[in-house]
Amino acid sequence: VADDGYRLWLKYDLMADNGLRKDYQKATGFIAGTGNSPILKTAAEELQQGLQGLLGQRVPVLAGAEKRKGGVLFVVDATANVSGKPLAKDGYRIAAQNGNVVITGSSESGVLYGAFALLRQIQTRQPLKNIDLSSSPRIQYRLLNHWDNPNGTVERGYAGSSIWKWYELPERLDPRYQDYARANASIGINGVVINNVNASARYLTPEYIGKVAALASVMRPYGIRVYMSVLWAAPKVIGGLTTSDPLDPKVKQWWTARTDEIYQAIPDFGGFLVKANSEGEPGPQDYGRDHADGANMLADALGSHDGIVMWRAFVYKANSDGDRFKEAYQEFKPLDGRFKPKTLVQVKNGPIDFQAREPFHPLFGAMPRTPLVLEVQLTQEYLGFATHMVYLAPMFKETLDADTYAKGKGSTVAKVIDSSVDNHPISGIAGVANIGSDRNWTGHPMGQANWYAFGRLAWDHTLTSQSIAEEWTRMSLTTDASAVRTIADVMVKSHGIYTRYTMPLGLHHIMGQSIHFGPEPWLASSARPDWTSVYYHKADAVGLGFDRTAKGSNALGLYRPEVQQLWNDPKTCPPDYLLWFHHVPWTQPLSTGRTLWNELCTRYYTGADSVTWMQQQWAAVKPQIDPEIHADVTGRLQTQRKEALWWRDACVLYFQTFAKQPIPAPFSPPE
Ligand code: GCW
Repeated sequence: VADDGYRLWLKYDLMADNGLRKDYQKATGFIAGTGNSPILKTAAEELQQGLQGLLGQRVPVLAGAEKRKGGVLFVVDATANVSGKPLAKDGYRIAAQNGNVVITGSSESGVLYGAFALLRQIQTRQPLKNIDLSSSPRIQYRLLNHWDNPNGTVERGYAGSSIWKWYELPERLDPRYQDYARANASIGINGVVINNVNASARYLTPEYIGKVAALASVMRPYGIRVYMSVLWAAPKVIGGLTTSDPLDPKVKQWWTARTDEIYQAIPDFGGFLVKANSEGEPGPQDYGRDHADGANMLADALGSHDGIVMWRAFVYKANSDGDRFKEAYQEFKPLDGRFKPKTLVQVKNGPIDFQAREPFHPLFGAMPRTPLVLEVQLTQEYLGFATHMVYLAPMFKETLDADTYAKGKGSTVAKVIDSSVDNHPISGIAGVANIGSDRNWTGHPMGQANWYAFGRLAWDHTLTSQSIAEEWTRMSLTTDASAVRTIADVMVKSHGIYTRYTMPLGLHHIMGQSIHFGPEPWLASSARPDWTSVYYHKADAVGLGFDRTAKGSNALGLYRPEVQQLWNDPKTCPPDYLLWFHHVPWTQPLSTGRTLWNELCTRYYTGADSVTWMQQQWAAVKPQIDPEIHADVTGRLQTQRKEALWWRDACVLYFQTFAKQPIPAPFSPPE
């Protein structure tokens, strides 16, 4: 049967009948220890299903192990520790003990994560003999954010329509909901915001609360809580009030009543995500209040319920003539210390908007009294939709590993958001989902790796892009060692290649307007006044790039001195960030030995040529890959090559009208 990609990385195909399979069979003869816990029962069912597929073995679930050997035991122990160090919340240990494989979780969810980890060991063919491994999540709230609308569309979604079928809920539960929950739980995701941050008020009506409650009932046994994005103006839109002022007692009362109503229906409801006073959305500023007033009012509405408020910092004014880079910082930094407990501020990885490469957002490290959620985008709004193969883990890692120097060297973004820098009791990370109703979930089969990598990094940001790529490939595509190496290599290089043929050297925001697809660098003076400064390449007769040093917008001044030092001098600024911060003369020699113009052309040309290399590598692994998936990716790579040439030619020819220089050898101008 051809593989349609539906099973994602949870592919449990029967492995070859060899010594290793026999070892696995012997070690997993039964499962015991579930008790009556729904989450532990899920863990047992998942193990049963996986072992049945991989080993062809029907594994019974026993009430107790008695004195039996050769099975898997579940233990929940909140005080469990490994070599004297306690397991963090939801952590697990898998250890060979007295002839059994014991999965100890510090919570029920911990056991579930351990069960999936055990399956992963088998899927990637690791020995179980003397197994002893443990792992704990470094970040507490690991969420997917859906930008799904009530009418079934997905904002910036390229994989079909929403998987939520609102018109069928709550009566009918599409089996896909459960498969979605399994996939998330298998990589440690423990929460989903089910709707778009450009929110409809409808979700707060009794009708929709009932529908969301039905979804929550599917997620719950997988240790996943549901959250909602809320429309700030809801009290006016559906509540019959004349205001949505957060300090108005009637408004407070309204939110408190809605929140109680939600918790009645969904006792483990996770909380609210808010986009306010951003891109035309309503917010507390409409009433002369600020973001903290808004967030704190919602935190009060949550009261003693176990929920949180995530307040987004993605804000900029439609008509500002300043540098959008600085706006979120300017609005939020002064509010540090004003946010109540249970409130987190959610910050995109970079200061502009999910561009192919951004310097880390200057708010990281700048709000020590506020827990910050890192928001990354899995859906490829600016990264080639669902036709370009771009593995995003290296991009996420670049942000996570960036040093803010907030508390001296080593204060990386990762350590800011996992709260180790400032010791907050809560921590979070969010990925804007890339999935939809397409049979294979993500449109591009390789897009699945981005969902997977997000979950793995949310769990443990110290994992490497390379190891995650290999793991995903082995679980999803092939266990052939040489093919795994080839594919992982292409994946790891793919983001660098994409940036070279689209926005090299720190160019950004030069894509097609509104749809955000393809090149449109000539859009320098668009209908949107804020974008005259934001088709941010600033090309002129002298050179290219946005001067954000003290001579320019001084956005660079928002970072710590150590960071400023790294980026402040165009001679030493890493080429990948150069045009983010400097207006560089076309004739200026760069650290690479080429002039800016020649380097720019070199990157566009070699970037586009590297897509041909990707095609060749992919062709070479054909025998090891399911034919349907192989053909699908082959076709998309052809599109990618075509569009890489489009980007290259459009940008090189456009910038040439300023640089007024020939395209350097050995590259030749487009026909
Ligand atoms: O990236 C931009 C998108 C908008 C999105 C916005 C945001 C949900 O173009 O579609 O709206 O960011 O993150 O709020």
